[in-house]
Amino acid sequence: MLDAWPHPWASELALSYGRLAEHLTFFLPPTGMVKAYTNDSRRTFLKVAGIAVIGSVITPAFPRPSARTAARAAVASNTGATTEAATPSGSADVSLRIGPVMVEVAKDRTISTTGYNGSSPGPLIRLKEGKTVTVELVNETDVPELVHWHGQYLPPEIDGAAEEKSLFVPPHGKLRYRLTPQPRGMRFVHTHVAAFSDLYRGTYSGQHAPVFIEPADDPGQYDQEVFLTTHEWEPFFTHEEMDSPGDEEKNEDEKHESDEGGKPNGWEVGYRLFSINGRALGHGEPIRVRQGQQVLFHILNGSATETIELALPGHRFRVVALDGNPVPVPREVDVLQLGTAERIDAIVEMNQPGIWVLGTPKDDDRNNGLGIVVEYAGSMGKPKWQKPPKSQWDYTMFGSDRLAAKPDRVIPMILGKINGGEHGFNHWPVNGVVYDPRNMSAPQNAPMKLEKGLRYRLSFENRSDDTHPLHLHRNTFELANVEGRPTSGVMKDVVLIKGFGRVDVDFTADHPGLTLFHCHQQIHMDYGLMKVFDIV
Ligand SMILES: [Cu+2]
Repeated sequence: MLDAWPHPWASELALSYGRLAEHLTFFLPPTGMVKAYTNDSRRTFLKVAGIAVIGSVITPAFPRPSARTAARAAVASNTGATTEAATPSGSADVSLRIGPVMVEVAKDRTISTTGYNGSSPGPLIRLKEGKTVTVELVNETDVPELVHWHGQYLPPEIDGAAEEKSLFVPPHGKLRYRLTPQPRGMRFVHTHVAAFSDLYRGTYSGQHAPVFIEPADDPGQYDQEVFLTTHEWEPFFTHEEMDSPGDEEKNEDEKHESDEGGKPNGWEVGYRLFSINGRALGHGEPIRVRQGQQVLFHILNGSATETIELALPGHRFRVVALDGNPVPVPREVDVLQLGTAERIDAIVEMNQPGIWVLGTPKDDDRNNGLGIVVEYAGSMGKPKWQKPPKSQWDYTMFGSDRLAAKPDRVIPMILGKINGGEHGFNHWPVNGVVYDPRNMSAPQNAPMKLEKGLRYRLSFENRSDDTHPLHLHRNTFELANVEGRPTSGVMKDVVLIKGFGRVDVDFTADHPGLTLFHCHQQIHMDYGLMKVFDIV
């Protein structure tokens, strides 16, 4: 059992459920509700108790037949609504308002983007494991939006991915449903629309917020809880290769090997400004600590594309959970690494009084904002940075030595790269197939059927030089092999595979319905690195 686990009472920075309410907009009972859907004869394990779509405007751009038929189809398929809750009205337990925000990332660097409830990141959403809540999504923008509950076991209708036929939130409309949060731990919520070449859309925008699902029991052994969400701003296209941690090990042959078809590499995304909790280093409030405290950090990489590293000079991180799930072997490290959408829970013993920079070891990125000040009570002076000891991030050090259970089936997943296609964008095929999100009914997009209850191994082989944060929706997988090192017990929903790397992950197909797999780098998923499973 984990010796330390998040507990709400200790939080100073986190919003309690009560304070969260102040940050949310509540709506009167909807008068324009389209229809309530009831079906009290079935109830799934997910206990989704009602779905209603309230769409005041549905523009021609809305990519579904209509919200009404979509909702009807959703409930008819498997959500098992109940009569008593089928017309949720009045105040929702969780209300997310998608709308324009101004984010003052640094002095004279205010970003105009789209966020949640007037900010970016949106407010922390705390939920209780297994306790069903009513969710209301309000879209104040002109475009259909998708709200994805990353890391949870929700039915496809409300998971928030077009490829799973989830419900959209119509432009200037609302979507209301009930969801039962699980599993416990650090999750998050973010937009799931495609961006393609539009760097104001999708995860390039400010639409993300941490979600914490509290376990029903389990007192934590820490004094303070701090939530940190990183993000990058002012994105631009470049042909310069954005180097990721670990790239320095690549040899020149590998660097050139992916220049497929003799074409040069296509667009990459770069950024000019970086933030933690929406503020560049030095611009926001410091994290205030006292000597001797055990501080539990919940860190979320809210980037659209970047792999980041974080260090706190003079301190070590005791990693207790990855992607919200307790690890078999908690260990201390000097430097944390997080691919896009990964989360780390780590405890730091505050035993080096002073004023420090918690930030990325990459000087350029830290100078452009990727850091936050940690201030001990009674300490004075300027924040100090020191280069951390050389450190190698390796998932398997948190895993058990025994082998993972043998899978019933192995699915080879070959990740390729086709350089410089349409408008200079690369494509990233899976097993030779480029998924086309613009035409979901295209034959090459047909879901692969998996049998409910079987244990599957996704055996990834990366034949490109790109790092991919690989994500499976609606499931938690177990790392079975990382770069030739067998392991078990490390449960995740995103795994970072290096250029030319190999990783095996296992999951049991317990959750019926459409299930999306994709790379969490926005540009990679938009340009092909997706595959849909259908668990039947
Ligand atoms: Cu990728």
